[in-house]
Amino acid sequence: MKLEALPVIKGEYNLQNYDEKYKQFDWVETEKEFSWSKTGKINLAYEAIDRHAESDRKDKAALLYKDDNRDETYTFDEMKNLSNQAANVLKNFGEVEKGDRVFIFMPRSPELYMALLGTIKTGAIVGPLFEAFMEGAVRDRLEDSGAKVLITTPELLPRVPVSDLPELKHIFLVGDNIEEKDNLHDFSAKLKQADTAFSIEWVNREDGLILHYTSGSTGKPKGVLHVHNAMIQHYQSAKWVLDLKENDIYWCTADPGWVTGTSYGIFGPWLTGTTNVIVGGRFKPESWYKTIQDYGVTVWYSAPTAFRMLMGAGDEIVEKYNLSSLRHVLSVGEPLNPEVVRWGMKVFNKRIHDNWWMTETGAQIISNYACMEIKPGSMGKPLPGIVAAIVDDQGNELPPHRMGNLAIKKGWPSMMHTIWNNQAKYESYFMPGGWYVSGDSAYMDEEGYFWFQGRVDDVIMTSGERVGPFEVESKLVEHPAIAEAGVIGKPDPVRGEIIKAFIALRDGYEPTEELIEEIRQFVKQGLAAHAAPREIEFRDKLPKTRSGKIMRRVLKAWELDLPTGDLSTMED
Ligand code: 6R9
Repeated sequence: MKLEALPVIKGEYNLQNYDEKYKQFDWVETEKEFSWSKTGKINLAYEAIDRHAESDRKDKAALLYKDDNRDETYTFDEMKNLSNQAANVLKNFGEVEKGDRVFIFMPRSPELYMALLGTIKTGAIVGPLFEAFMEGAVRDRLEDSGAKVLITTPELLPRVPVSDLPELKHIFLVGDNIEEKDNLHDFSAKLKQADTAFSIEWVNREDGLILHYTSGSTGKPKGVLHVHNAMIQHYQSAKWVLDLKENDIYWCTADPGWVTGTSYGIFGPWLTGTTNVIVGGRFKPESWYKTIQDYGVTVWYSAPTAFRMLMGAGDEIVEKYNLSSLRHVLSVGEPLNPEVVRWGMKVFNKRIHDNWWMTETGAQIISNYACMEIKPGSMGKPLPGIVAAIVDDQGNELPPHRMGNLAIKKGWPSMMHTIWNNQAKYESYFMPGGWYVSGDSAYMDEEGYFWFQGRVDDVIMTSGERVGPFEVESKLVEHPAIAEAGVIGKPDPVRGEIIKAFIALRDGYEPTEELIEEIRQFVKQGLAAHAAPREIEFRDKLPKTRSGKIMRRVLKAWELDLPTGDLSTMED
């Protein structure tokens, strides 16, 4: 797919000298920015909060929080005290010690952020869970991690199978008028009474920080462990990719149950001392635009699925709001369709900057930078300090335009430390030559931009041609009738596989034979004859993860009558 690059929009951006930096950058440069490079005392929560509270940023807003019932602002100084109080509660009543696993299972609220920072201050490992998880999903994660403490709400408590979890010693409830008994504690009341002074547990760079469970295509979800050392890359990428500067108002729409909601909803912005907007509650296009307008959001990080929903809600809504504060818009989680990039240009007059990374990589790896031309549909170029390549199944680097495994040279600062309880799984990610293999297939063009093609096991082989499902999906959503599309390879005795598309139509369109034919022609003419779906099936909704990824393995399982595997991360 050949697409014109979009020029840089005028502005003073970080990383202006990308090419030069890429040639000579060493992460040691970033380490010097942390206080531990002088004191030797390491803890991410100190660098994210206390360091600013002890500086000119003391009274700067750290957290701007809003949901249907609350509208609150917390300064760095207040966040320091409140996270200290949370740490005291956990230590005094939850017997939390360094290395213990403390899980947080609750909707977004200021208390969630205080509890998470407080946990890190005690030296324990924090495990954030999506509030929508049902009992089975909660059990799998608490059991596998051997969680000792859980912070939740009275509403969610019934989904915690306490009697199946012998290692779970204490439960803290966030809410009003909590009745305490046995090991059930009133977190909110105790937080108010707790001492605002806490002596932070200093850790080593390779000590555990956070455990994010992520689903694979088979088996139970795996616990990806990150360590404090990751802060080096959280910080540097927040500068280079998010382009954060002193006066920015930053909004990341992701929930902390997803790695984007911690690495870039918490760590990146606060390590750089940025004002961070957090919005609770459900997605509503109008209230999203209102958030940008009312807070004067300057940097906005979201996901393709959200942009597509906004696109589907219509451009008239956008015109009702003043979004002129926006300076930099970013996307992650899934391929960003060129159509969405063009829509962003039209309605916001902003380029949406795609970037690529994974739970396992801990932080951004490949990105379109504010200072650089972007090619719609491309994920961009690797961060300075990171070597990315396309390799074959033996670990040999492939030349430009050859599709293969997207791989990264081992050793970037935020690389996962292990898979909890499963060292063998961890080792299976690596290939000879020191490559971490992502499981994504992609190619690189002659200018070094990376183009996503699909998960390796999603790539379709039809009549001897390799087709990336994303290219077909992207073409499909350009059609005016199509809201969303998921594309899979369906086994076929003649062609190996044929392309099958699942399509959700926009309001006002009917699934007719004519429309099917029209869609086929549309892909044929826009992409290639062999890429046109032979089969099309209409659905009201497509199966998606909570982070918005279309679950092609579920589509495939439906199609082939196979078990769907772990569905705990699937949206309701
Ligand atoms: C941060 C995050 C990782 C997988 C990854 C890839 C897909 C993420 C993408 C993208 C195309 C992008 N993915 N960003 N695909 N373009 N810009 O999403 O982590 O939930 O672990 O998912 O998401 O398939 O391998 P995680």
